[in-house]
Amino acid sequence: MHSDGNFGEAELKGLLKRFRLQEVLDEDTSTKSIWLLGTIEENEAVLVLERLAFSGERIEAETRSKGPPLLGACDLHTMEHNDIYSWATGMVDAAVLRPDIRIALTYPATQKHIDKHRRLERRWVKETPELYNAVTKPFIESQPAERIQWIYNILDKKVEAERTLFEDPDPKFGFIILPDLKWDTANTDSLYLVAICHNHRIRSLRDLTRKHLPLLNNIRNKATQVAQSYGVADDQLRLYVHYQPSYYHFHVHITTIKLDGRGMLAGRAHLLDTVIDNIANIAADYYQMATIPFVLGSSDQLWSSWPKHF
Ligand code: M7G
Repeated sequence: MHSDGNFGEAELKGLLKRFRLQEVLDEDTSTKSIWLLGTIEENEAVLVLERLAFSGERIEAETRSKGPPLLGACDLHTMEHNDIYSWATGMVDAAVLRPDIRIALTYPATQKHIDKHRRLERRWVKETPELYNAVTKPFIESQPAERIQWIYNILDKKVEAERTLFEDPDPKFGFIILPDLKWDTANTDSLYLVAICHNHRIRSLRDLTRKHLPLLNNIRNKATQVAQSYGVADDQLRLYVHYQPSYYHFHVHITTIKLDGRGMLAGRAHLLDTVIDNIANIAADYYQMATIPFVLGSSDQLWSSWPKHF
């Protein structure tokens, strides 16, 4: 609609003034964002408001040009004090921190845009061994092979062959380590590798037993060596397995501890060291016996198979 290149500040301001709120689609306190559904005249519109991060550079520049005090003109609303600690909410002199918000408007918005931003229903479930066998296992077995075709392509060296960083070709206990799709391979501060096992029969954490310890220990050791070649030391690495994963073919995530994100959330990420310890020192069939809690979202395919009384 606005691809003519003439859409400017006045047009955007005009649309924002006419935006009539219908529904809060979602909120995220960690990214300090809110997704709003509204109308502008007869069409629907999605408005995203996001608080911007502070800029050290900007604060330094303001301080250099105007001199201290940094927050001299701020207006405090609530104020608490305890010993050497004070905290408050308030409005800061806009000149120091401006601009402080990012606005994204999709107008006119289609149903697809609206659904994409609508808050998902999420629930904790506790997957007992019985639930795994009755619900999750049949679900995994019903997954079409095409879902993990990209994995077979990597293992068969049909794609990304030149990106292989390490391979142990043993069909039972071997694996390939390569950069994850999410890593640009340039910045080691965001190092993200993935180890994919050759054995097609290990679909998830639930299939691991004591006989897989050589595989798990080998992945641990080789991941450390590969990461070291990028200058990332053993004690700066996070090795973990997702349960539930998106792809049911066993693989291990290898990242630097400088990376934070949703993939590392409690309830989904299981540290490889703990997995090894549970199998080696607690029980050979630990992952067949354990009740594993995780969060199911209404957009997850497993959601519709899960018993509704959970
Ligand atoms: P997961 O735990 O199954 O699910 O991890 P997640 O994607 O929800 O974390 C699969 C991992 O494989 C993710 O880290 C993906 O970024 C990565 N990945 C996915 N694909 C399709 C590819 C690919 O084609 N190549 C590479 N190198 N990595 C991929």
